[in-house]
Amino acid sequence: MDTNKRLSDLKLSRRAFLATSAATGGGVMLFGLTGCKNQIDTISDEAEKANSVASAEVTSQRVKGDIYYNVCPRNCHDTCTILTEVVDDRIVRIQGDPDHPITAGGLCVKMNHYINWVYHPDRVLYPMKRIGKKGEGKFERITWEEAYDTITEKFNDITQEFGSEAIMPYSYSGNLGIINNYGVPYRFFHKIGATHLDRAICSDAGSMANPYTYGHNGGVDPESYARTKMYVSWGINEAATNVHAIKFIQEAKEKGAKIVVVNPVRTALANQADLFLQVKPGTDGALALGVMNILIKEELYDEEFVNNHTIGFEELVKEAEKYPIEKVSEITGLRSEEILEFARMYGTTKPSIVRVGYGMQRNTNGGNTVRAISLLPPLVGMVGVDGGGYVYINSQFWGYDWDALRRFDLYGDRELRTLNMNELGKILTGQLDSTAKLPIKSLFVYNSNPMAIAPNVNLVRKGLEREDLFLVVADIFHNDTVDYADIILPAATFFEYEDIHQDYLGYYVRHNTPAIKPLGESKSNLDIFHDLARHMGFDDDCFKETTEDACRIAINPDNKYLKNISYDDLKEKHWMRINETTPFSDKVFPTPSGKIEFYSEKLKNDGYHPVAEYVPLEEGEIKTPDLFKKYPLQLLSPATKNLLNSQMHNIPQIQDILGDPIIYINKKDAESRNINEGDLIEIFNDRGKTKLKAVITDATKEGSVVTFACPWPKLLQDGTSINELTPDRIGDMAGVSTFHTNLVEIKLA
Ligand SMILES: Nc1nc2c(c(=O)[nH]1)N[C@H]1C(S)=C(S)[C@@H](COP(=O)(O)OP(=O)(O)OC[C@H]3O[C@@H](n4cnc5c(=O)[nH]c(N)nc54)[C@H](O)[C@@H]3O)O[C@H]1N2
Ligand SMILES: Nc1nc2c(c(=O)[nH]1)N[C@H]1C(S)=C(S)[C@@H](COP(=O)(O)OP(=O)(O)OC[C@H]3O[C@@H](n4cnc5c(=O)[nH]c(N)nc54)[C@H](O)[C@@H]3O)O[C@H]1N2
Ligand code: SF4
Ligand SMILES: [Mo]
Repeated sequence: MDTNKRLSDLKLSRRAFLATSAATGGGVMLFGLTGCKNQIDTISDEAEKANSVASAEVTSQRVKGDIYYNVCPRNCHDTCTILTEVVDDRIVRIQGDPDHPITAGGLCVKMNHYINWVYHPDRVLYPMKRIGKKGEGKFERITWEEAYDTITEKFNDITQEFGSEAIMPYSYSGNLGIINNYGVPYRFFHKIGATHLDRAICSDAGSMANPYTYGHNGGVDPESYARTKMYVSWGINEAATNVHAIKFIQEAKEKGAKIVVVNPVRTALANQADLFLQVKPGTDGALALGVMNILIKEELYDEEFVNNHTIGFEELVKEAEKYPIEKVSEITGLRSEEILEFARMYGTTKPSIVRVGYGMQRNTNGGNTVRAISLLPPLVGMVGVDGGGYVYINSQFWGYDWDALRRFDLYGDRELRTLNMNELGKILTGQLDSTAKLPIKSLFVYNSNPMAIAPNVNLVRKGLEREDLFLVVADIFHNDTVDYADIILPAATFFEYEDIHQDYLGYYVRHNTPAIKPLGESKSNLDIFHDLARHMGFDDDCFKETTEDACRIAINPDNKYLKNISYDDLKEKHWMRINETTPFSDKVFPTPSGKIEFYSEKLKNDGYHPVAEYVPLEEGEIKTPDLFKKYPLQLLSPATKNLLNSQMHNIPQIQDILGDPIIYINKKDAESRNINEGDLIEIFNDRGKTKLKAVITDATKEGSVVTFACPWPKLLQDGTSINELTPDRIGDMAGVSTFHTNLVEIKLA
């Protein structure tokens, strides 16, 4: 707490102002899509609406309260530090920390509504048990004692009859606190010997691909974008998913940097780009290889860097030759001239940054695609230089002390199976060999909302309807998943408990201070799991730890990136930068050869092409021509700036901004189906169907349709969302999800 600061006294710097306008989206269009007639709503209109609501909430409060430092724990690149003003244990105002270089004073459109979220009338505030049918959403209040007794008894019975692996956790990123997400809950499931969950829904293919090239995933920090001369946005929608990076990109642009966007969808950044490559989805691997071919043929590569710091150049030359420009043009749907322009610009403009997003790798060829793109920066010598380089994810080259937090030792010698969260429907309906033999009898969901976010949710629903499945859900709200619970546990919000955080884009660690007491009988995940563990009779010391104990354990001073960072310092300073400036500036690469590997023996041994290759999508024109005839459109369902995965959809102001779910259809695809702007259309494939309102545009590539991810099904007109149609097929690396390898057809509803 810092009582010297008053939010109303804070002045916004120019950068803070830019951040706020970027965060609230000044001037860019809904969903980052432009160029369509009948625009839905401009973000500037929305921002005005959103901000007027937010300020109306607070300006009526003339009292000056105490300031606490919170950290927005959503699964978001930005990890904003929030200044929270509290009067009489009630939050009256929030604002982004103006002193933090990335947050720079502004929150995003969504999270300006955090006060409405915390004090939402529908929060789950007490433990409850089901009294209606599964999915009906009828519950009655019980005590924590009864909730813990019921869970303990059920878990003991299931373990006795089926073994402990009949119990499985299901969690992802509702809250990214180091203690309350990645840490303490794992201990509990390790102790009982539950089935391990492979949490591969998000970014894992890319995370696996990059280390083959560089040795680890360390990429450049967001502040360095401002110092680049060329920024390549490859399969990412910064204006929606990473609003606080926009100001750095704008700063670079003001200083003359070139902006290139590679995306099947014209994002807000594409609108400002010098070059927009509207690539056919799933073909980026061919583009990367084709660009490398041009760089090599035209001798635009950095010979000195290649000679000194890489291995496998000869093999790369041979592979790249297989991608002449005409062939790449045909695969990617791009004109040869634009491919050539991109290659020449990239070969001659330095320093340059290639930024790779996560959406693109949620494809059956996602890992191979990221691997191909990762080879571009070393070819032009853009590794370890200021303002130049590559970035995918920045939370994996260093970390907190996961072993101490997660306590793998607690399951001892037991060999426990691992199941992939992307296959939840198959898991619950016994469609995997493993679950046919040993079914999951209890699922414990926390930090996730599978009924909104999981692929093939049609099948997930069938699983959750099972009368013999004991479902426990710890959540803040009565979402669609909670409706199927046998026991609901009330989760507190991050304003109500302590945690520490790690940015996954920026180079910061942060401390989240409890600003108010937990509402009702809600508890942090730490308290939920530690209390339950003790209730079950586990007397291991770790279950007696307080949050502070766990935070102290997590910050391991032996980690070179955490040098000079202690818990006490972090608590006092609220956020601190890790000990890193420019990754790989020492030209030391932790690969098997110690160099950047254009050719990787390890890739080969793991069953992949040792250099890189373009592999057509498993569901698409080339691999499944018959299915393609039936369902000729590829559906993309990436993030929207107005929701954070499924979160905030239940906030009325957000619903106003979001409106009805829409689908963006290319003009030609609409014409051939007699679909007009505003028509209600049905979108369908063999997995399921839902209804959406048509927006006709040229901002999507012909042959692909686009909608947004993760609304709450029950808040939509017929109780279904787009995940009815998405596949639960597993991608090429690390078991990743394949939301975008998805063929569909549309017709008037
Ligand atoms: N506002 C908001 N912010 C978020 C989230 C949110 O839901 N809302 N989600 C958070 C999470 S969990 C994550 S993982 C990140 C994701 O952040 P991003 O990586 O930005 O992820 P997506 O929005 O899924 O996809 C990014 C872009 O990939 C493009 N794309 C899809 N297929 C292809 C392809 O084949 N090739 C190319 N080149 N591009 C393709 C899409 O059109 C989209 O613009 O965002 C985080 N931030
Ligand atoms: N179609 C489609 N589907 C997608 C995606 C896509 O691009 N397209 N993206 C996928 C990706 S990348 C991701 S990461 C996943 C995200 O999937 P999730 O991580 O499940 O998404 P969220 O909606 O952020 O969070 C889920 C729940 O966590 C709860 N929660 C928040 N804080 C706490 C807490 O402190 N304790 C407890 N117990 N609960 C809490 C929230 O109330 C919310 O109900 O979605 C995936 N789904
Ligand atoms: S969702 Fe992202 S941009 Fe919005 S407040 Fe949270 S961390 Fe910041
Ligand atoms: Mo994600």
